[in-house]
Amino acid sequence: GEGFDPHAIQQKWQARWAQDDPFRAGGDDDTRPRKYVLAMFPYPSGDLHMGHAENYLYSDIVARFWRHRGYNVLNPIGWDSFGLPAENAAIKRGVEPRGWTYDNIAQQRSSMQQYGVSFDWSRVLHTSDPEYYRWNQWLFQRLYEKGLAYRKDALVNWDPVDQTVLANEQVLPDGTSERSGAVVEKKKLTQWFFRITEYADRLLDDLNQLEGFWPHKVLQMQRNWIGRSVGADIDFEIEGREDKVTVFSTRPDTLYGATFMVVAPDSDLAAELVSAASPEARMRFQDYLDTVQKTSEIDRQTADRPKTGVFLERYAINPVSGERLPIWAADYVLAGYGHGAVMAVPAHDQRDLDFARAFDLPIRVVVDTTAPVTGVIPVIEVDENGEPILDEPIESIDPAITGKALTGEGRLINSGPFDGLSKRNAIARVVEQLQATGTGRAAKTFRLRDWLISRQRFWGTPIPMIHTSDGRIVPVPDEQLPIELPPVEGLDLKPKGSSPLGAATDWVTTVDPVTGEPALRDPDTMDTFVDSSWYFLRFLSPGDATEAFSSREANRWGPVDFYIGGVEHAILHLLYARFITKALFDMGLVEFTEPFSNLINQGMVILDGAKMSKSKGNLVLFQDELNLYGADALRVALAFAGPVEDDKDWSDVSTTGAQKFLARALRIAQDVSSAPDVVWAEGDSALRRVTHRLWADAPGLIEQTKFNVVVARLMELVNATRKTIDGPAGAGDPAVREAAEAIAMILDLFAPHTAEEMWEILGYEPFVGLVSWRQADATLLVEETVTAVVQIDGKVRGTLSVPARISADELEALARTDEKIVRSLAGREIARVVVRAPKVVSFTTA
Ligand code: ANZ
Repeated sequence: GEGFDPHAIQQKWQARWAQDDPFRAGGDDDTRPRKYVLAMFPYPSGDLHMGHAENYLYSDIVARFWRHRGYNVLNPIGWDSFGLPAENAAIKRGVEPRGWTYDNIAQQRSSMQQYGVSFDWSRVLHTSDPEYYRWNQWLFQRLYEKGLAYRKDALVNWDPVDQTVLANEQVLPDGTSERSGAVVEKKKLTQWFFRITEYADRLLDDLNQLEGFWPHKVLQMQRNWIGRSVGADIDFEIEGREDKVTVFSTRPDTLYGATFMVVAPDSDLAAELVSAASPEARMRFQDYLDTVQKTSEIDRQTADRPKTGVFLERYAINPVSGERLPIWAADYVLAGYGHGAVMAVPAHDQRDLDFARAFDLPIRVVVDTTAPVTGVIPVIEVDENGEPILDEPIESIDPAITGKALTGEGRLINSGPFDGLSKRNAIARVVEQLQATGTGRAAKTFRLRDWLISRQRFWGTPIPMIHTSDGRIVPVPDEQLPIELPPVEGLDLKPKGSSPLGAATDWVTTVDPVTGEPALRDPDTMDTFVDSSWYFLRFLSPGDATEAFSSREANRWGPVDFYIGGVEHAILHLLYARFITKALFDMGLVEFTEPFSNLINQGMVILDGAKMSKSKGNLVLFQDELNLYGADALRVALAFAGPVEDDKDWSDVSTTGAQKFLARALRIAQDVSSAPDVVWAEGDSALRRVTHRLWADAPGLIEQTKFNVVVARLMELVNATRKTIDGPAGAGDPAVREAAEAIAMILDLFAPHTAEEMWEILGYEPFVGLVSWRQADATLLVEETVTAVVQIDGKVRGTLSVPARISADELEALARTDEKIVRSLAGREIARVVVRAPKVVSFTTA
């Protein structure tokens, strides 16, 4: 039949794939080189949407491509199935988190299967299965042994709606919860942390290796998130206090310019310092603290906010000058950064200057920014005549008058023995002196905080620790893992600030594994980002009941060669996965230090320029599109819609256009009237050239993820083939068969069902998805040539064989340097040249 029934073709080939399992990764005996292709696994919070359609299409294109190129490809899938949405759905609808989750997984899995993705279905994992999460518990124990998991009291981000703590990464820039949208509050709780800060330097430095392989934007976001600052820790003596106070400064060179000290009002230090002050000062401080605690961290960091603060009636001593500095509390200093205290240098720091001007504190310039510094060439602006543009005469650069801190290069003044040094030299010298006198040292500070992993929620991995009756905290022995979640019946999942697991009496009561005395389980569960921090390793030996992953398999397959997902994971997930990989490397369990060699962020699918969302009611549902057009048309339309990284507007995506293209492609296979053994070399050379140019270009284009270009080139080849079929050569021309076979083999990346159907019609055994791609025939890549005639004074003096697409300039240059023409001209002067590319060059001599 000539008709194109995408659904029939789809069902036919999906049944064959299900039966023969052709996309299962090769095992031990497979000698082909390996490629590990991975799309970020989905969260089963409902049906799949268009973002998923893109993600799993792109990874499938790459997986299929590498198979055609002779690789043993691993392309696994699983579900990130713990987390709050399941729990919130459970609370809202009175259903079980487990049932809700696994129903969604079944639905998503069915959609993916209908989409024709070449996953290795034998490796499916769900992070909410005890077979998986027991290894989260195992990982926790390994980190605990290394001192990388620890408990501490901490001011945590508290989501008052979900009633749970949030990682810094889950607080949006506007200070609201990524999950509930509530304004995040601060609360003091004892929590479990992973010591990611111990890896801060490596996490930052190793980003350089990924330059060119990860989107630059993602690398930059990670760099900013880690936020390394280099400078010094400086110890200040405090009058009437035994211990010194340490401040972190990136500008130790400005130490002589410090005129006061500022501490974070919400720090323990501030409370302690003010406790020795007058009752009035204590009251002013308490009032101030109350307001500060209602201010978000984001607001506190806003530069141009009016400065507020209170004097604590205490004094610090400058370790180099001996000067007495008043100590203030002000909210622009944050408790959680550096040491929560700063030496304020108003002349050279804008925030300190604003504060000094507001409270009338002294301002002392210690870097003369008008003094030239060797090696630093001042940039002088010039006007259109090259004359220097002189600044308007200015009255003063004194920060006390201008209100502008002097932050530029210069030479030190008012700084005792350091006078005359450049900023850079002064930093080194001051640090040397601090070190020599034991009052300071070179130091680094990071914006990155330790990873808070405790969650007071039910649907997650129980933290495998035991609280003994005598107050010790001990790990659950490995052989007792997994600690499975108790049944949900009888538990109130409503958020209340403590874990619902605490109420599961039978579950929570246990014994001290060492003494056998009664003890309690830790009732908290882990952040689900723990689950996704190592899942790519579990795919390599799924179902293994003896270890989290096989190091041997990890070192054979890892790191992931191609990882694709949304840019929303640029920080959280990727940073955690990088950290855990490095920790596992240090434990000798993997031989690589970065988990993902190449990363791609796909753009979003939008509708009429707007993000799709349930609340806006502008969702295009994946399953609806599949039902309407079939998998192949949806895949081709998405692949053709634009570059991978770009956002794609669904209103520009033509599924009907894609459907017509697929029907045309299939008809070509149906029209081929020569046998598989025809001699291609006898075919139409124009068509053969189109085919071979595609064979030559397709691999590079796919490697550069220019999928839309490959689809366009396939369309071009389909059109060229149809032209030959309709021309004098007809459907029996060997070049038509050669082209049709190429179309089937390359179309497999985008429309695998149609491609398999074509392949079968062309007389081959399945599966086209497994055949090796052909090499381009180099002789067919040579461009078409024509003969150009060269005339001198109207007479033909020579001919040139040139590419048909040669430009006039190139043709003239060739003619001028041709040996025969040079001899014919014999030194005569050329008065005029007329070029008509590619046919004629005509010289007229003087
Ligand atoms: C004196 C100084 C003089 C500073 C100067 C800067 C310029 P980054 O680069 O962001 O790391 N600082 C230190 N701890 C702070 C805290 N907890 N809250 C607010 N500010 C804090 O900034 C480091 C600088 O920020 C440090 O260097 C300190 O001010 C301030 F001309 O020390 B500086």
